[in-house]
Amino acid sequence: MRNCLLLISCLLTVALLAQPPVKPFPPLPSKEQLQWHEKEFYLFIHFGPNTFTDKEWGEGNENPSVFNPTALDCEQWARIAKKAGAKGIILTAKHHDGFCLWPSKFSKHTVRESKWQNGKGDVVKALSEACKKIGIEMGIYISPWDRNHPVYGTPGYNDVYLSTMKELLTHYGKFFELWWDGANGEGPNGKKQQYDFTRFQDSAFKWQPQLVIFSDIGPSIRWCGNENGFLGKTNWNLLDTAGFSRGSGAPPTDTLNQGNVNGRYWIPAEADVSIRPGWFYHAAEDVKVKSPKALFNLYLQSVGHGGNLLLNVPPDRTGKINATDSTALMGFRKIREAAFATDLFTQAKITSNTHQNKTLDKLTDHDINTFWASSHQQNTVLIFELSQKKQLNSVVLEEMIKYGQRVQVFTVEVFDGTSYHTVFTGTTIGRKKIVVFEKQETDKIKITITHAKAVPMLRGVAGYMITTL
Ligand code: FUL
Repeated sequence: MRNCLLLISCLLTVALLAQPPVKPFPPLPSKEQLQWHEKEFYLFIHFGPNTFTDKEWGEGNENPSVFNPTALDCEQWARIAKKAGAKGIILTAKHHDGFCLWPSKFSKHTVRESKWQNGKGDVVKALSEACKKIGIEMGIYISPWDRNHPVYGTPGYNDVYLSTMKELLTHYGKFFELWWDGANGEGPNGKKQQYDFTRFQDSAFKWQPQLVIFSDIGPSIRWCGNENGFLGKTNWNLLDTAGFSRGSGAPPTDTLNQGNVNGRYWIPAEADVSIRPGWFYHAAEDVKVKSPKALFNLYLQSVGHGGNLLLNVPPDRTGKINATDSTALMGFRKIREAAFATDLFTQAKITSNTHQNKTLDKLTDHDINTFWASSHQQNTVLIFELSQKKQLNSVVLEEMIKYGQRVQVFTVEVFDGTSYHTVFTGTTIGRKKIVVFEKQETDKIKITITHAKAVPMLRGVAGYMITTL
């Protein structure tokens, strides 16, 4: 028994010594935000009357009978999402035209009034069941702007919105994300609405505490300031929201794109972009579907800049994702897999200029729970020595963001036989930074974190030769 206790205490001491000291550097992400950061990429589905009228913004006075998909198949959406490597699907349960993809008791403009499945269908239900079956998560977009609802523009609409939100958040299982866009135009009465976002937000968290809520200013996730799918090369997960609101009162788009270096709250950016020019399906745009390469480029500029990618893939009038789009998605997955299949640093000999040399192997173990912490706040040098010369054009860096975002400036240098030369100078890292540079042939790569807000804590460093760029 005594030997046993001795062994346990020895093991504990070894484990403690193996981990560098952990001092969080706030603001910090919540548990839900951390889970969100691991998702990286998920699909957006814009679907509704606009799909059938060829519009982007329905007026709200469309006849509900226009909504009539001939072969709606939410399982096909979920299967394609999963195969593409997306971690979930966010559905436009209600877009600006006010049409509800579920039979809401609080509207007369819903699937119930359509011809689809003789008014007995429910797209939200079908998708939530499909996502559960296939094993991906689901999120929901409920447009606050409503061009159909008769009470829009009056205080009563806030109660209606809350009731519709309650229906969605209490009948279809758990959602991972609630999505609010910033558009606020006039309703059918020609009036704009004063939204009671505080009440919406508090209620949503009460019904589904595990949610992350997206909007221009969070509270959980922020808009990235453009709809082209790219985040700033400098991208802080931090944002100051005091004095700002959603929509026209949002922070400047470059602030949303880059965050605030000393921002008060952890509100990371999500890049929303469509695989086609429009958000809804238009047959004329079949020829304009983004290529796998273009999608990979978006991935580099969103996930590779430390945020998440929300990629819109709108189903066509049959109610299925069009073959053109799914082919592009599969090509995109193949490029990603090939690009990051072989980490050239896994067997590298790693050295640093710090006192923390014992746990350097944590940098290359691809374990999301382990990390390496420097003992220097400024000028941390890491050298990765390969057993032989290799060609590479990319380095992937990850911070242990659970303890805060720290790195401000870093450089990547390669050894050419005589000296090191710089191939990349970057700013923030955050959850993930995919650095791409001209192809190099080398056996030594030096990474220097020249400036940091606190001692750098890295969970991973990897090196790749990406052939499809
Ligand atoms: C915007 C909307 O106005 C667009 O129609 C689309 O839904 C996009 C994702 O958000 O605010």
